[in-house]
Amino acid sequence: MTLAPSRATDLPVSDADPFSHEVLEDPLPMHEQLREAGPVVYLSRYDVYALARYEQVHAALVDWQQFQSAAGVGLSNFRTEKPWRPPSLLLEADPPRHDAPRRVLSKVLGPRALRGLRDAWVADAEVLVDEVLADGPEFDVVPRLAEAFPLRVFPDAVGLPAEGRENLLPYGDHAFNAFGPANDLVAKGEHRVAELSGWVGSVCARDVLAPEGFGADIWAAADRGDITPAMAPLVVRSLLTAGVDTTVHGISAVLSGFATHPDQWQRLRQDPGLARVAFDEAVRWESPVQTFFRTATTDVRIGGTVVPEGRKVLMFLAAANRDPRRWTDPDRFDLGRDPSGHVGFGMGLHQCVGQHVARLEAEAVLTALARRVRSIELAGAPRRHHNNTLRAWESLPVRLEVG
Ligand code: HEM
Ligand code: OVM
Repeated sequence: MTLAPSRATDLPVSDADPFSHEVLEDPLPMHEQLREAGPVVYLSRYDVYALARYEQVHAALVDWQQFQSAAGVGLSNFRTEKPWRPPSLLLEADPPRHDAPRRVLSKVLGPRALRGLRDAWVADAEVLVDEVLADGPEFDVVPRLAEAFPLRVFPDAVGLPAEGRENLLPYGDHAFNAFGPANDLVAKGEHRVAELSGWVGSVCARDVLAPEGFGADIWAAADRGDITPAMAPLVVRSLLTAGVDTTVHGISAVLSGFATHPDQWQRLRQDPGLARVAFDEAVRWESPVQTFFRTATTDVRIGGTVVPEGRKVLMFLAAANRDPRRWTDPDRFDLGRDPSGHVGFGMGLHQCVGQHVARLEAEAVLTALARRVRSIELAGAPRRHHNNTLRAWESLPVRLEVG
């Protein structure tokens, strides 16, 4: 990557490609270069402005007036380009339109609503962990735990029919690729978009969803007039788009953290109450959602430069979450630190509305494992899964010692 200062505007320029396979395999060196280059860096390849320091990423996330979402939170600018699907009523909306759907989902997915799920999810995790361990001490975390657990509990909690659930992960993977440029990762998903979108659309209908669950709760909000009936299917769609791949890669991340930091596993074993801190620390450390874009609604001054109105701004959540200006020893996965304030779930108005669901899933898996497993170590070379937005594992072979 070459970095050139452009003296007239005080704006460092980089030709880095954050969506290339080389960077997706290991984005950390590019993150450091962009953080060190300045508070804002121009990415010549995509004609966008990039933020990689905690201070500026945080500031952009909380400033929805100057950094809008309604023009899309991917590279594509909805002011000039047609979105690949009808925009999300939450993620791709600004106030005041964002408010009603947000209020509804905050309640449907809030801590109070989830209270009744906790015991059942921990019991489900214990059954799953027992099933996996019955096959021997070595296995691949990705299919057997990280994918298996969310798929065991989340579709039921939404109230989805059994048929077609295998579409959830491919649909989410494509949706997260679609925030990036139209590269090979997007191209490889395109042939299934019609089929996957067709299935997702069909299961958002009231009469297809179970009479109890997050889906039914969203439709009940429409009955109360909190959102219109026309909005309900798109709000359900948000759960199906954002709610599966994210937790899969989040659970992979926390287990990869433990497999590579055995002292931290001992800490969790001694104090299983640390499960939630461990998951948030993993979300900081790995940032399963690496990036989102905003669009400037006016000329915005950042550092010594001005981002012109209408231009795309790329926020590197992952780089902010390891900014040494904000975090001590940022590359360490450390249960002793306070990870709060990390931007792995975003910040401000759009901060992840499903974070309590994600934490509950992770807590269930970690609690079940901590009760049974003395040690976790890698049993082979892990392999990355490349996605334009997600930091993911394809395979994470481990060996567990029971006891
Ligand atoms: C928003 C990350 C799990 C649903 C977000 C945002 C991030 C994020 C960074 C902010 C987007 C922005 O500012 O533009 C994650 C991570 C997860 C996770 C890392 C797991 C580890 C979930 C789950 C659900 C969910 C389980 C649903 C059950 C949503 C929705 C939004 C959102 C609907 C949009 C909220 C809004 O715009 O007001 N998520 N998420 N997420 N997330 Fe999550
Ligand atoms: C949505 C949504 C929200 C967050 C992430 C996301 C594909 C989608 O509301 O559809 O990623």
